[in-house]
Amino acid sequence: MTAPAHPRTTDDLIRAEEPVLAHNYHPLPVVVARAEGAWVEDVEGRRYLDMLAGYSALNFGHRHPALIRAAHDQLDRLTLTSRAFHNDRLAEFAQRLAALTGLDMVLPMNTGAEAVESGIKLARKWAYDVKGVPDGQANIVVAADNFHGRTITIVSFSTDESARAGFGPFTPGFKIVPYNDLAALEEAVDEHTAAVLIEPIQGEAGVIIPDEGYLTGVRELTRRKGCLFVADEIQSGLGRTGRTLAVEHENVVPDVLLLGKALGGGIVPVSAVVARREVMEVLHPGEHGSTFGGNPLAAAVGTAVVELLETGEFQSRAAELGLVLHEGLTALLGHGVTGFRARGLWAGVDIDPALGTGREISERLMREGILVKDTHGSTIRLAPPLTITAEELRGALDTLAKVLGQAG
Ligand code: IF1
Repeated sequence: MTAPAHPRTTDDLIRAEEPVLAHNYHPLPVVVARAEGAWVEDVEGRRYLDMLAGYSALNFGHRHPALIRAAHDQLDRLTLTSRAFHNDRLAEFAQRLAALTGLDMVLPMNTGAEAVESGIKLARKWAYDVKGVPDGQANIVVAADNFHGRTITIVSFSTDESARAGFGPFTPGFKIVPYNDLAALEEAVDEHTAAVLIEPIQGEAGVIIPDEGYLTGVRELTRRKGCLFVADEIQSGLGRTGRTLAVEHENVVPDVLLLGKALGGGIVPVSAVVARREVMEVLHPGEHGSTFGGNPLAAAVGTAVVELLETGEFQSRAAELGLVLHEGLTALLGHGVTGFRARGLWAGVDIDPALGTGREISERLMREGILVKDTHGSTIRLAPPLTITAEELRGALDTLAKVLGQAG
């Protein structure tokens, strides 16, 4: 039987997915076929401004020329060796990433969840081998409303029932405290605590920015109590908030840093655990690994990403355009926006529920050529590529104002 000619219309392609693709998402009804910079184009040729940027995996826009060139060059040379052998790209990637972050050593992985899981293993092993916690008794303190990925261990410490229901039994050894609450953290960290694991800004929770001094407090508390500060910058890092890392807003350096998403330039999955030498050196040959972690294609693209960040240009753009975003959202307060949190080119915008759910607003924006993603309830997240122009950003804000005005 000849294979059916693959359909090419939005409706046909969405219909074709239904019987064969797991229903673990409810995407907006748009089928993207090509993209460049901050713009994507659907199968019918309609263009949309991408204000989600792959949940911050596309900080440098779609198909940034320097990143595509790095990928193309490496594709023509070597793509995978496994870590059973060395490859000629990994040393430079690790050196430049460590220097960019101010830490010592790199454990290259692939997805964000793998970096989080690896960070948890590293913290626990450090607790046993260095801190002297009795074997099997290490705990890790996390924040309520966290989002660190979708593995069983990670959802074991999620407070989002929809991420946990039906996936038990769960991994023990985690304590949950309210975010942005140093007193609760003081109470929870004990002599068996290996680490405090937090997002410097909580992304999926709706871009929740902690009080000034919280990150400093976490750094001081973990140092004083002899446990590790593990910062998950998989979404907040790599230029998004106007600095290389969100922790830099308080001049804080964690013991362990988790990176992902934009580290792969929107081309290949690249994640990493970056840590102080004392911590990373608890890992010995054969104790951890990954088939693709540190592969030469990932290292080549990751190095090109680090090179873009070394100039500081994208961090400055996010800071400067963040002022345009903040100003535009402030003007919408009381005009459909009930509140917002923003840092750099990242905002969680609370829409008046009377105007519709976040999903309904997202669908209205889609029809106006703007792609966003709702988080919970009536909050939408704005996280455009850091390559967006001020004019494109102002246009998106004008469209948001128009959609909110029409919804009223
Ligand atoms: C989905 C959310 C965002 C993350 C932080 C680790 C990971 C993520 C701070 C894991 C991943 C992604 C996952 C993706 C949608 C997106 C997301 F809505 F799920 F929560 F961005 F907010 N730490 N976040 O944000 O990285 O394994 O996915 O590479 O699961 O739908 P990953």
